[in-house]
Amino acid sequence: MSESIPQVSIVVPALNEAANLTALAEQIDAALRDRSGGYEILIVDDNSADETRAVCAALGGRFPLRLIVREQAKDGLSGAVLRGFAEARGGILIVMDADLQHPPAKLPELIGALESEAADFALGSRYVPGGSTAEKWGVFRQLNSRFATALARPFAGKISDPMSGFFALRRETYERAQRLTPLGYKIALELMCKARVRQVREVPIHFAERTRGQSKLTLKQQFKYLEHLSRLYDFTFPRASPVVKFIIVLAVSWFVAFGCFVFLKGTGASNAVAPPLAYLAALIVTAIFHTRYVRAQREFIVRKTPWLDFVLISIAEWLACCFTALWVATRVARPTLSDVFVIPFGCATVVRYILRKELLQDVRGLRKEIRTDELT
Ligand SMILES: Nc1nc2c(ncn2[C@@H]2O[C@H](COP(=O)(O)OP(=O)(O)O)[C@@H](O)[C@H]2O)c(=O)[nH]1
Ligand SMILES: [Mg+2]
Repeated sequence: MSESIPQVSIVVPALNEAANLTALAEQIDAALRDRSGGYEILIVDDNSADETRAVCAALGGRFPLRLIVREQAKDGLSGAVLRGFAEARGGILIVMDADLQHPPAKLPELIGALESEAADFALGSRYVPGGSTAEKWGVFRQLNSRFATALARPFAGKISDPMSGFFALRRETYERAQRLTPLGYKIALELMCKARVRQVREVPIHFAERTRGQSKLTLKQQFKYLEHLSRLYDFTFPRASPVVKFIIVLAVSWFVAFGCFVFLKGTGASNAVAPPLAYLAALIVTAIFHTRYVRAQREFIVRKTPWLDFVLISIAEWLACCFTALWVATRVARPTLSDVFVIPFGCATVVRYILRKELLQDVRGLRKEIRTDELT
């Protein structure tokens, strides 16, 4: 193993992949050994329960391969990749899975795209001409993937496979990235967005079937993707993103509350009582979104007590709803159903908008200095 600095660092996140690592190292070596410049393989393991350590110790004697074990990491795949980058020495950084679903034979092409073309990011893609996948997905999984890709479009642009985990980038590009948050599986998307990558070259790959070990992709990870997207939107559109989120929460909460309102009217509730009761449902929906908001943005929220503020705002909204519902019920002659619902909900929403803007500032975005810092 040469002591000189390798040109290429291949970071491989691995969790219980001992059965795949030998073939992986052999195939990487076969693809790269004739290149000048040298390479290193960094296996980043999150305390696997299998023989990963023994296998890597043996492989370390045959190949320029190093094992990094994170004992108690909680930030999963993306965190493992960032840890690998922190220890990598090469000028070109590559990420690939350990399970041989990504073809090592394509490594020279990925590296070549960075070396010879203007590209600052090279992405192994299943969906460009020449690419393919061995995974047979049902209709639901396909729709899910299409939808996930569509949501990433605002920052991934026209890339056909932004969910890919097989990619290469120059060290300078990685170092340009601001505020990386290791969350979930989509580390390529995170890097492309936060490093504001412009030139992506997609290299067709065949995404092979996993023959050994098990997939770690869970439903929980898929939900994390939504939270990840929400952060990427905040980063890319610091002004518009909070406003759009406010509207989405409003729409969902009104929708649910309207269902409750219709139900309550069906049970004979009066015009003064049905709207305030239905508004409680709107508040519950909002609280669910608020939990995510506080979790994701706590460090950027100006106020130190976002939950107390939320409760105070909710009480104010609810009182506004109560009073206007009472007013409509007692003062408006022959109110229509929409008078009974829309007037109290509209007033409560105005209160919500003003107070959230003043107290939580989530309607006009994150703290100002963060916004300007992000815009530069
Ligand atoms: N270090 C580390 N690696 C992980 C973690 N989760 C998944 N991986 C690795 O990331 C790669 C892709 O995961 P995989 O389960 O194959 O995802 P799939 O191909 O989408 O089914 C594999 O090499 C996994 O071993 C994790 O929490 N920590
Ligand atoms: Mg896999």
